[in-house]
Amino acid sequence: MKNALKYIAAAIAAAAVWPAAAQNPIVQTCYTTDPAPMVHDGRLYVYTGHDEDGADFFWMQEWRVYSTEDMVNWTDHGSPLAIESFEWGDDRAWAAQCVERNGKFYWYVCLHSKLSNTMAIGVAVGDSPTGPFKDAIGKPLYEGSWDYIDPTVFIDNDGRAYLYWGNPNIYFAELNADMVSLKGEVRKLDQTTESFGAPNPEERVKGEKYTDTYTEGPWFYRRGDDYYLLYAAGGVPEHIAYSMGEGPAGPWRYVGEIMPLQDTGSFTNHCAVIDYKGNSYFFYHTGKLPGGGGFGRSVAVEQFTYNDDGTFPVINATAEGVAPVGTLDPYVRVEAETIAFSSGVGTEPNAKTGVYVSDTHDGDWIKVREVDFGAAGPDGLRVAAASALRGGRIEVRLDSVDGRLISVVEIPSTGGWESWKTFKADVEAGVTGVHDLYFVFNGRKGCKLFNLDWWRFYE
Ligand code: FUB
Repeated sequence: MKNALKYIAAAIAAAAVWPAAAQNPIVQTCYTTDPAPMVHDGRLYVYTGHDEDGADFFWMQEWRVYSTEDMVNWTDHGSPLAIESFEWGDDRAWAAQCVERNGKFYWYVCLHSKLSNTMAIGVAVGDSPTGPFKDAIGKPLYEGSWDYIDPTVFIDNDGRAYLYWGNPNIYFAELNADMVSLKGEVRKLDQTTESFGAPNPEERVKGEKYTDTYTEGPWFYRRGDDYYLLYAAGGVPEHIAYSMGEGPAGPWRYVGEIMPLQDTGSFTNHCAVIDYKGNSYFFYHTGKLPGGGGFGRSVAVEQFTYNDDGTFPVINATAEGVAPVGTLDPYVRVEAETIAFSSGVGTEPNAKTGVYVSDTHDGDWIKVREVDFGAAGPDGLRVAAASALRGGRIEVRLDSVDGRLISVVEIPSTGGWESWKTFKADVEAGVTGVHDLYFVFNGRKGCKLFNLDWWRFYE
C-alpha cells in the first residue's frame, strides 16, 4: 500500500477523523477483503483477500493471514498463498476459507483458471495455520463456470465435510475425508422464496420485488442443532442475509437480514461468523480505510449475541469494533507487525525475518492495545530496526499518540533496509498496569526512516 493511501491516511488521522477508539477496519497497512476466521490452539486466525491499491476491479493477486489472541491486536502473517501457488491459475484471488483436519490446514480458494477460462475452486494444504501452503492436488478441485466463486467449508460433528459456493447460483458438495476430492455429485440448489428469499436467478422477473436474493459469499456452519448459511444478498449494493436449516444439505429456510444495507463504502459485503473466548463475532468488509471503496476494501469485526431462538440480531457496521478479550505481555518479544491501529506504516515480508513494519515516516504511528506492564514496570526497551538512510527515532508513549512519553529509542543507519540491529533505551520509572502503547516515529520529513521487526520491554 503506499504513497497516495499512506498520505491520505496520515492526513485524515492527523485531522482526528478516526474516533479515538477506532478499531475497524482491523488492518490499516493494506486493503483486506472477504474475511474467513478460524480458531486454532487458542488463537483466532483470519484469512483474507487483498485488494490492490488503486484497482478498478477485483484484480487480486494473493491471500493473507492475520491472527489475534485478544481481538484487538492483530499480527500480520503476510501472504502464504498467491495466484503463483496454483500453476493452473492466473488471476482473481477471490474469497477463500481455511479449515483444520488431522493437523493439516486446507485452504479452499477461488481463482481464475487458465485451463477453462472460468473461475475455479482450488485447495491448498499446509502444516500450520500460517503455512507454508502449496496446491494440494495440482489442478482445480472444481471448475467450469464464472459462478464458481466463494467456497465455504465446514466439517460436521460426524466428521463429514461439505463445501458451498457460488454466485448467483448456490452449489453444494460433500468432500471426501482426504479433504481434497469431492464425494459424489455437485448439487445446484433450488432457490425459492421460502429458502433464500427469491426464485432461482433465471426465474426472477425484472422489476419484481422479492423478499431477498442470494448473491454470493456463503458462510456455512452449525451451532447446536441448527445449520446456518449466511450470504451477501440483494445484488449490488449487497447486504448480509441468512437462511437456517436442519441438516448440512438443508432444506433451507430464509430467515432475514443480518447486516442491512448501510454506508459501508463498498458495494460488496462478505461475512463470516465465529465464536472465540466465549463471544460471537461477525466479520465483514467495508470500503472505510482512507482511499478505499468498492475495489479497496477492508475487514472489520463486530461482537453480537444470538437471540434465544438462535436467530441473529441486526448487526451494524461501527468504527469502534470490538472490546479486548485479553492483555498483551510486553516482556516477551512482540512482532512489530502486531498492531491494534496504525497510521501511515506498511508491512513487508522477508524470507529470514518474516513480516516486519516498513515505510515509517515522520509522524506515523502504531498503537498496541491492553499492554500489561505489571506492578513493577519496565526498566528498558529493546527494538530491532534497520535503515539504509539516516534512521530516526521512536517516541514511546502511553494511551494516546501525544500521551506520556516513557522512552525514546534512537535508530541510526544500519547500512540497509534489512540489516537488522538491536537498539536499547531506558524507560521512565513508574510505568505500571495496563495501557495502550504508541510507537510514534520521528525523523527528517519526507523520507523513509527505518523498518521495525520487533520490540520487547525488560524489567
Ligand atoms: O473479493 C472478490 C469478490 O468480491 C468475492 O469473491 C466476493 O464475495 C466479493 O466480496
